[in-house]
Amino acid sequence: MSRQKAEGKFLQTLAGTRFPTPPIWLMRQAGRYLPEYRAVRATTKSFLEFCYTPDKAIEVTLQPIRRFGFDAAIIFSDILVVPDALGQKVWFEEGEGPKLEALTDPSQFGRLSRARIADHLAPVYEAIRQTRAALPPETALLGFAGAPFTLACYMIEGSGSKDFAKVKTWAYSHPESFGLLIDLLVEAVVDHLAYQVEAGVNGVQLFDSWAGVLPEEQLFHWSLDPMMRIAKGLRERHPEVPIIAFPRAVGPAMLMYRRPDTFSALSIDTGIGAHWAAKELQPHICLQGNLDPIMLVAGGQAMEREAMRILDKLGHGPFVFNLGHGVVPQTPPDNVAHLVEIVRNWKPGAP
Ligand code: 1CP
Repeated sequence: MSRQKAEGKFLQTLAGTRFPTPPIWLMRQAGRYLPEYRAVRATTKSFLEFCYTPDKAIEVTLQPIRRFGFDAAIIFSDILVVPDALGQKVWFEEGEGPKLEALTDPSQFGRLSRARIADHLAPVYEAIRQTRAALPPETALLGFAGAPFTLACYMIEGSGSKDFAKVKTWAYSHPESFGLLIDLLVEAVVDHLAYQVEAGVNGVQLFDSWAGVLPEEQLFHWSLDPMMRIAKGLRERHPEVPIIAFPRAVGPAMLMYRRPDTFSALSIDTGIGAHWAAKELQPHICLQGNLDPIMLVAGGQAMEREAMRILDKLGHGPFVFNLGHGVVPQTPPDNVAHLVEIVRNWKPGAP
């Protein structure tokens, strides 16, 4: 299976080429803020069934590309398809988000099996195959997975959480058994990402959305090291694949993730200062980010000023314009169109 050459602005930026203006895509660019997404979503009750219906996943992946002409599409799926494929019970409650039959004891790990991933997630890989064929060649297609710590958060809490006390208590009190779960997730995520690459994605993003709940001295062990093991495992199977790491809300500990031999780019959240990032991170590695998703809700001059500030700080180095976290449902689609215009019309001044 031959992967596409690094075509288009997004992939060439990750490969080191500079353009007058940066490429742009947005985390959660497919979703409830788009009326055309809500219309397709309304045809399937269960969110997982929606993710596993290729025609629907393809359609909602393409919607934001048609509307805004982003430089990258991200396949419509969810990070929780991995625990579902491993054999944990996962469901989504309307207006409440994900629910899982929580793991409470290491004796339950034996019920989780990587052997089911290829079959169970075959609809995701089929959606990737057809989406890649439907996209313009210059638009990159991204695959993704949750990083092991973030997946473990949901698998042990059984849902989202305010303080992640259960997962942290387990990691702190029983690091050996917590490590077994992380090891299993490293292998499962390598498989899932490799299958996505084989189906046609041009790059992948690893979401460690909850890394920031860990104290700094635990971050290496439970967030960064598993992500590095995934990058190594994936590159053994697909040496050229670009990997973007998104360890959210880790603050200046972002310096630990500044590893250009391992990650092709670092996605920075809204809490990271653009000036600091330009000085400490960008000379070493391509950055992606980091407009506050709520600025995209506010729109107008406030959004314009903030987008220009980010562009003026980071637009001179290797950079992909994005948000600091996902698009929220109350975002007016017109503000997204306006943001794309701002980024595409930016004129780099002196750095
Ligand atoms: O339609 C709906 O009502 C469901 C809302 C929704 C959507 C649109 C969920 C449930 N997942 C998704 C899609 C999704 N999830 C994508 C698709 C592609 C795109 O970006 O356009 C991606 C990349 C994700 C990844 C994801 N899911 C993350 C990591 C990124 C992040 O936001 O930090 C996480 C943490 C999840 C879990 C999840 N799935 C859905 C919700 C509401 C949540 C978050 C719950 C929580 O806050 O704990």
